[in-house]
Amino acid sequence: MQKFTAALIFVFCCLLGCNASDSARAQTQDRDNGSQSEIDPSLYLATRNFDERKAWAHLEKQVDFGFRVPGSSAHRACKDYIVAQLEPLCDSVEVQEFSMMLGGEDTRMFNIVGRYNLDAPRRIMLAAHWDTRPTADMNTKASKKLPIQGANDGASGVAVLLELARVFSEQDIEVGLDFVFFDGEDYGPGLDMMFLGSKYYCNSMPNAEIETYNYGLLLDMVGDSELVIRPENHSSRSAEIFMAAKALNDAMGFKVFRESGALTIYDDHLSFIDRGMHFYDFIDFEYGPDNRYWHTTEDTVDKCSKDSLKAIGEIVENLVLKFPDLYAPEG
Ligand code: 1BN
Ligand code: ZN
Repeated sequence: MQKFTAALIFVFCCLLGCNASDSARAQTQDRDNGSQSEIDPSLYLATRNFDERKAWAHLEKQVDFGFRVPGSSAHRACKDYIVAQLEPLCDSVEVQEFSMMLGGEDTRMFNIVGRYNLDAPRRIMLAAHWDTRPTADMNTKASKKLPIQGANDGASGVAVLLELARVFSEQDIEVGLDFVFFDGEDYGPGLDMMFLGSKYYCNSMPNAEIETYNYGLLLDMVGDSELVIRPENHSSRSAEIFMAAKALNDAMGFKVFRESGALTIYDDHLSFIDRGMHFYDFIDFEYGPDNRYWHTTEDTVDKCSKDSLKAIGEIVENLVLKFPDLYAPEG
């Protein structure tokens, strides 16, 4: 039996009985260290330290800055916020600045990376984009020239990563973790002017750094109140990541990961896949009926939910803790 399959079955069995309805009791225990008498010890086999209320506050804060379009004051304020959140949590925080001509202006953009366990020989990258699209080009009624709030497309992935950064700062883990926040993912309007930050970041990585990663995970549009994550075809060489997440989803009582209806999505993971990394895009591309909130002025906080942040947050928390060695070199 493959090492991965055996590990998956083991984790699935351990987590059986640990479902979402149990989670309120488990969380209470985790958060306030109260009496242990009523707690089934098996609940601790899945950790539930991700606090969706903290993640939600990060989501709202970003939207409150305004449209995080490169070159804007909201964009600079949001960059400073992400850096300020990471600094007390991480072993290092770097801002990678680059500039491009956008709309006739020389525009500064910023990738941000917070790292844990700087000397760990094997690493995982957790990534999201933090910019928002300057134009609501999928609007049908309102103007297509308006910017979008990006509550889901932008703020949700960042919110989950920032809360995971807190969760992992309170644990001893062996694997190195890099939280990477890409700028310029959504500039557009066409694909040629998208994924600007991830392309720049990936181009700046030496081969030796690429080779330290067991895998990368991209979180995009993970705040939708009706969150559904399906297999993504560009990520299919790394299908074990999806299978592990689906097993955790089932064992923990969530209904977010579905095996049917694979999608093909161009996103920030592609540059890394092109360089041989294992990278999976966890993206919900069913945002509203017929995806009708995507790239519209309808991408607002009321379309997102704390419960969705909780589901994806807890699943990724356990993915990293239970499956840090997926795609690690043998031996
Ligand atoms: C994801 C969120 N993307 C943009 N905002 C990438 C994408 C581009 C997805 C084109 C589908 C089509
Ligand atoms: Zn977008």
